[in-house]
Amino acid sequence: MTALAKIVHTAPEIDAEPDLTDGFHLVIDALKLNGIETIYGVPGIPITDLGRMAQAEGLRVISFRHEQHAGNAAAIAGFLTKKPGICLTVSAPGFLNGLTALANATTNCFPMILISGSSEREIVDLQQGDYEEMDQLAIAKPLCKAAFRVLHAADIGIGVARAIRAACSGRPGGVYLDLPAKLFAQVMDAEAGRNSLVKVIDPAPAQRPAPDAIKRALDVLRSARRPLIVLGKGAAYAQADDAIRALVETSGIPYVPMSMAKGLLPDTHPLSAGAARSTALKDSDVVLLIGARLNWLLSHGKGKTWGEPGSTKFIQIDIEPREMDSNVEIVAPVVGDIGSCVQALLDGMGQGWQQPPSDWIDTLKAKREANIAKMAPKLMSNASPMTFHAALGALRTIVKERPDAILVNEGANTLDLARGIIDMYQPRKRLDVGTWGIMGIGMGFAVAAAVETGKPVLCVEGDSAFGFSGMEVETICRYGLPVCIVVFNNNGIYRGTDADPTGRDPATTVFVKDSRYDKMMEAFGGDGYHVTTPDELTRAVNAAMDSGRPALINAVIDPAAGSESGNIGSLNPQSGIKRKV
Ligand code: ADP
Ligand code: TPW
Ligand code: MG
Repeated sequence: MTALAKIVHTAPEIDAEPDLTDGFHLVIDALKLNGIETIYGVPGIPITDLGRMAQAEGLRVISFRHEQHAGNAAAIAGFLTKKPGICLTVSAPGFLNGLTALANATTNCFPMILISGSSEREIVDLQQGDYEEMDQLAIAKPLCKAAFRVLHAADIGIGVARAIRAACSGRPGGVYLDLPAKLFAQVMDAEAGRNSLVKVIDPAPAQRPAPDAIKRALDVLRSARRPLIVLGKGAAYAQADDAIRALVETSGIPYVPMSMAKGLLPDTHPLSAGAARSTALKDSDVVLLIGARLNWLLSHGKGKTWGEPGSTKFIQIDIEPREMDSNVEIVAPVVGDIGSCVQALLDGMGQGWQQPPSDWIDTLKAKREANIAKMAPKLMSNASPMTFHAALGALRTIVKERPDAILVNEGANTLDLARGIIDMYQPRKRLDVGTWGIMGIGMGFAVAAAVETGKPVLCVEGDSAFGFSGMEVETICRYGLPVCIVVFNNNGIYRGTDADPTGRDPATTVFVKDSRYDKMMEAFGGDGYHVTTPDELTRAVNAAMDSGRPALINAVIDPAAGSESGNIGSLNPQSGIKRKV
């Protein structure tokens, strides 16, 4: 019996049915008032009824098999929609399972709210051993952008509003909202409850750049002989697609997309220098960063990826002022939201803008064409077992023919090679391991991509990567989502050929040989396929995507084809002593 019903039943002396509400309903009403339509989570004490009631009240509640995947779903829902994705977990262990996703969302600047039930404050604080006792607020705090706890039903409206504003405004990120069990049952007058709710007005206010910052940036850009634009996932998140395209085309400056910014302009655009990335970064003299941090993914703006020290000037557009000078000097910081900043640059370019010298454009074009030509034969190989390149060559054609499908991608070789080989044509269609290179985002991202956009989803997964979230194929089947998973099965992590030198156990990087991941999908009523050639792969993916049904294609890849850590093998520390492993 719900708390509300109990009150109605046990209060016969009140003539008219009292118009009451409670913590459960206030949380749901607060979310609905703020346009939240979907909750991702795992039920249990004390939030089982919250999920049930939310569903009854018209919210979509997507139940997962593990909180990390629900959290990843919420995070990518935030990236795709600019509204915070909501993840709902039970206390202590469920909360901790969700926390990885919350931290990852914060690292990637995705707006997300982890709402977790928790045990009673009095008992937790005296450490008296409550059911699933844990000081969750204290643990969450260093791992997210903001953390709040609500103790009184009358404060739920404010608590939810603060969480939404914290997640979306400025640099987006993960927010933790702690709701102790007792809160849900608290009852209050319904009208007072309604009045306590807050609709967040303008959760991510425009932040217009200062005119002198724009002038400074344009002066630097004008002085460039070899300018380059780097588009990051912040640019994809900002949904300023038309302005960004206009900036590239009006300025005539070539651009390199970071992984999740691919497709913001089609990878086939004449100004895309994606296929000439190394040359573009190394030889550019002025780089305009738009929603991309100079972190490890851009070699911190220095070293051999870039030209001689001091030869590259950086202009940076970012909403977070403290991002400026984080790794190297930013000669023209432009602080503001990307839509406003890009528009201000465009306005400032005016009529008399001089496009970059043609020798720079021609150099990049030649490099790009040479790289594409070098790659082409590898993509056509019909060898069996398949190489990564041949399998990805097949998928590349499929994505070209289905540009509105969302591509989810994780693994090592499977990730790095897919990023380079598969062209993207539309914004926010490529979702991957992001700033941390985290494995396990696959099925969570796939579920949310399908639920939030209604578009077909193609997951390209290393066999190891898939294993981190593989149980969620049941979730995909349960909700009947149009998700086609291709597992690049090379029998292991990076390769399937390692052996334990002592001969006792399997090597640390290998899995059961010739596993049939397709059977996992069949176990839950989805379609399984087993393929060994690019032609079979093409046929299977097309059949699966045409059907719109959940499908898993076990794609046999040469176990010897991969390289250690894909293309970031150099980050592996090398032992200082010479002993053969
Ligand atoms: P990538 O990994 O693609 O290089 P990063 O995650 O490193 O991208 O960088 C994204 C950047 O975008 C962050 O520094 C973040 O502050 C910024 N950002 C996110 N949204 C906006 C926005 N609307 N306006 C301006 N900057 C934004
Ligand atoms: C949460 C370390 C990086 S890549 C990878 C692991 C385990 C799997 C690579 O094998 P896969 O790809 O997926 O089969 P392929 O094509 O090269 O064979 N734990 C977490 N995140 C990371 N990044 C790791 C471990 C890792
Ligand atoms: Mg593998």
